[in-house]
Amino acid sequence: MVLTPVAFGIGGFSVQRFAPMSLVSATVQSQCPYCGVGCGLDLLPPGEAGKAVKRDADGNPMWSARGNRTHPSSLGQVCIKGATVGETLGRGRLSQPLYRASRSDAFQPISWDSAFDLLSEHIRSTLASKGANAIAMYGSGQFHTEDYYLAQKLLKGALGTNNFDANSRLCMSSAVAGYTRSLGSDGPPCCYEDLDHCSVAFLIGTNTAECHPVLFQRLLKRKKRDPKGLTIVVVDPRRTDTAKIADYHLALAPGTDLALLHALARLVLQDSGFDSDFIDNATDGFAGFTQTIQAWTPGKTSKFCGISEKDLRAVARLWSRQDNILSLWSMGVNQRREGTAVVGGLINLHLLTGQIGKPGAGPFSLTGQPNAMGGREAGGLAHLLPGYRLVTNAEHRSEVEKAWGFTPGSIAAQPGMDAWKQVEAMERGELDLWWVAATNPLVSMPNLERVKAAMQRCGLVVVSEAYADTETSHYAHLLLPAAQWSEKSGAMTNSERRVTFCPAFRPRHGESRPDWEVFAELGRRLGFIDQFSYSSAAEVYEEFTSLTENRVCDMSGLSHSLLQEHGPQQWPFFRGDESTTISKRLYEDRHFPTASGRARFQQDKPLGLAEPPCAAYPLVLTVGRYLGQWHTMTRTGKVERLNAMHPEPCLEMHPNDAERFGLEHNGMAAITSRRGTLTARVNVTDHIRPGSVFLPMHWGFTQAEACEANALMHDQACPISKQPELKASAVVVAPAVSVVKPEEQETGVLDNLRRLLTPALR
Ligand SMILES: Nc1nc2c(c(=O)[nH]1)N[C@H]1C(S)=C(S)[C@@H](COP(=O)(O)OP(=O)(O)OC[C@H]3O[C@@H](n4cnc5c(=O)[nH]c(N)nc54)[C@H](O)[C@@H]3O)O[C@H]1N2
Ligand SMILES: Nc1nc2c(c(=O)[nH]1)N[C@H]1C(S)=C(S)[C@@H](COP(=O)(O)OP(=O)(O)OC[C@H]3O[C@@H](n4cnc5c(=O)[nH]c(N)nc54)[C@H](O)[C@@H]3O)O[C@H]1N2
Ligand code: SF4
Ligand SMILES: [Mo]
Repeated sequence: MVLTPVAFGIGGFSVQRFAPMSLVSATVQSQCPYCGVGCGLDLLPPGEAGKAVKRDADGNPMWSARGNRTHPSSLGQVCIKGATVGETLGRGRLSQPLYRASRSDAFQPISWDSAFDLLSEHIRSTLASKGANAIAMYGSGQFHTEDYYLAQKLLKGALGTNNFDANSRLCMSSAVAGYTRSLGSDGPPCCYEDLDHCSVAFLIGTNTAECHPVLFQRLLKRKKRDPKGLTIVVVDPRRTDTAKIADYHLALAPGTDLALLHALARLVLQDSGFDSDFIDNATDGFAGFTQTIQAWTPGKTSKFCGISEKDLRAVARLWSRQDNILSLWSMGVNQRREGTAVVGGLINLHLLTGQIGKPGAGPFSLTGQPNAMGGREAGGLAHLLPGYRLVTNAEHRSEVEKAWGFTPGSIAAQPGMDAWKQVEAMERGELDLWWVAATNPLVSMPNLERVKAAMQRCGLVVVSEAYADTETSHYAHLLLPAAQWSEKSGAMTNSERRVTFCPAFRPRHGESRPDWEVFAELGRRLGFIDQFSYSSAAEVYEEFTSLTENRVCDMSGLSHSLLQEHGPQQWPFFRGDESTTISKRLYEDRHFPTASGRARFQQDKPLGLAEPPCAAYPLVLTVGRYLGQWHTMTRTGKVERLNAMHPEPCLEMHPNDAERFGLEHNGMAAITSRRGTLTARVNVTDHIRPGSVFLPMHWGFTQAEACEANALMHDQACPISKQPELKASAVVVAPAVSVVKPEEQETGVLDNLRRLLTPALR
């Protein structure tokens, strides 16, 4: 084994590839399966080193987790979710395939063999009667890359429909579209080390403290070490834990970010803070851009955004200073009906000031899920193909068809249905098969009642799930038990383009199977023997990486064995390139993958919210996350310590609004949008700006403290990225006269599931 130390040189442009692996034999190394920071974990077996075996509440022996010091992305750090992941792995699992012909029946156990027969027959008859467009799959950034890759191959190659989309549509698609529009390709150009080198950190629409905690701690440490050397700006309508460490907190009105970014650019221009050499030699569209931003004078912008002109000017001076500016963003930017335009507005500022492709600088999108990046690489959205290719590009289709061994023309030339289009197709009765895998849309999609109604119009709803009792499972016909992270091996890519091998280190639960194995077996049963015969996940990965050769995300030199032997690696990682040093950043040469080789200024006019507040619904509801919970709580909801951190969902509301609407701290509020009403306890706090209220997204209808925030949210989306505006809907609040719980879902289903699913739950 080669053990070469990693170089973490200050200002270093390159890194030696190979991180040393831990020498502690009993520990297993992997990437944390929660957020996109992608921390390295050391996993210790139950009863390691003579200690008593710890068991979860169902009696399963538990692995424990701690930070892996040799992982270059996290350097031994870990947050509370990563540290407690061992407690989630065995509890409440789905252990065998279950089926019911109609939603009024009880689920019955069936064998995998029968499940495959049923699926392949259903697919054959749908193809014959309605065609491939009546089939769709909705996958997840929590797939391993191998799962993602084979889902593509099955739908886009074998079945001939591009109707594969993923929950990344709700998460990263504005970042993907924004990078592609401005820079010519997807791919975050920065790396975590930039947090150590930037002199300004511009955090917009990201609650890094709760959602990317290990990166936040890195920034916080830097700030404590060098308070004058680092200025932190946070742009968020709430005074989050992230905003508390900011030198400037711009608590802007929701949905006004693009105007703010244009106003900053206008001031930079006025102050001559731009980089004319960069603009002349590396960009297109500057003249048009300067026209677009002219309208956003400081006076007009400060009124529009609800921030002070003084702060606006001070932050503009930071951009003009020509120091290293790193901007970090996530859902406050992406989940907007103009999400792509806001990403473009942010990248404009980096192009204007030449702040890209150098240490401590660049537009850095913080990925949400642990492998949403791998999904993008593997073609995991309805308009993509593996290797950052597009289904609309004939050359790309032909390259992929050839590599996959399908006849020319097998891959459809039009983008498939994105996540919301899939729902609308079900609504119209046009989908005969909706296959949901590794996501829980009956908590996470907008306009939930519409999704529930639509699902009832679909002939066969298949749900591939690791856990027994999820909201979406209640609306399924066929439940397929998934072997999850720790039980299957595969690769994941984190926000800084670093790939970590995640080994199988625990036995599969019950009859569960890895998603990729299920897709491969179905492919073979449908007659595509050559295309879907693999003896291991390593073979799948190798096929995938060879398809990235000569693409921006070239990782053709990576394999499971290389990652196992040499530890996590960043891409690009060319074939045969194992022994050289590489750049950690993209675009250091100022050459961009567009036709002209130049990056493009964007010229979008700010539109504001799709559903602005009005007399009837005067408040803006925004929905996001708590530090100790992960999405729909199927995993973190099983950890007592995490539940104790956040015992119930609360409506955050400013004291002025509480007074105006007659609400008291700790009282119950009825929150109503055009789509429905729910109740939640009120937390009166000045941590949110007047006019905005906040709910967490986590508590679905199976939770005792159910609070279906997304039942209130609208489904309007960015026309370019198709990402819904999950950050804003207009609502009205009033004291609750009675507590509104989500309707009882199909009496008996829960009991039926609990009885059948895991002996431990009985
Ligand atoms: N603890 C925890 N961590 C997670 C997750 C989790 O479920 N729990 N999920 C992971 C995933 S998949 C994702 S995508 C990320 C999400 O990470 P974040 O995007 O950081 O989290 P959110 O809470 O969704 O939203 C971030 C902030 O956007 C603000 N916001 C709302 N509207 C606007 C606006 O108009 N403009 C601006 N500038 N800001 C606005 C909200 O007030 C909120 O503080 O977190 C990842 N990490
Ligand atoms: N209003 C509002 N809505 C939002 C958001 C918001 O900020 N505001 N955020 C959006 C974003 S960014 C995201 S990413 C989504 C997240 O929303 P979801 O994707 O719905 O949330 P999860 O709970 O992570 O769902 C993952 C599911 O996969 C299961 N699972 C885990 N491992 C495996 C596996 O290996 N195989 C299979 N088959 N199943 C597995 C888990 O048990 C869980 O049920 O929510 C979106 N919805
Ligand atoms: S910061 Fe994210 S990746 Fe790291 S331990 Fe926490 S949840 Fe896991
Ligand atoms: Mo996400």
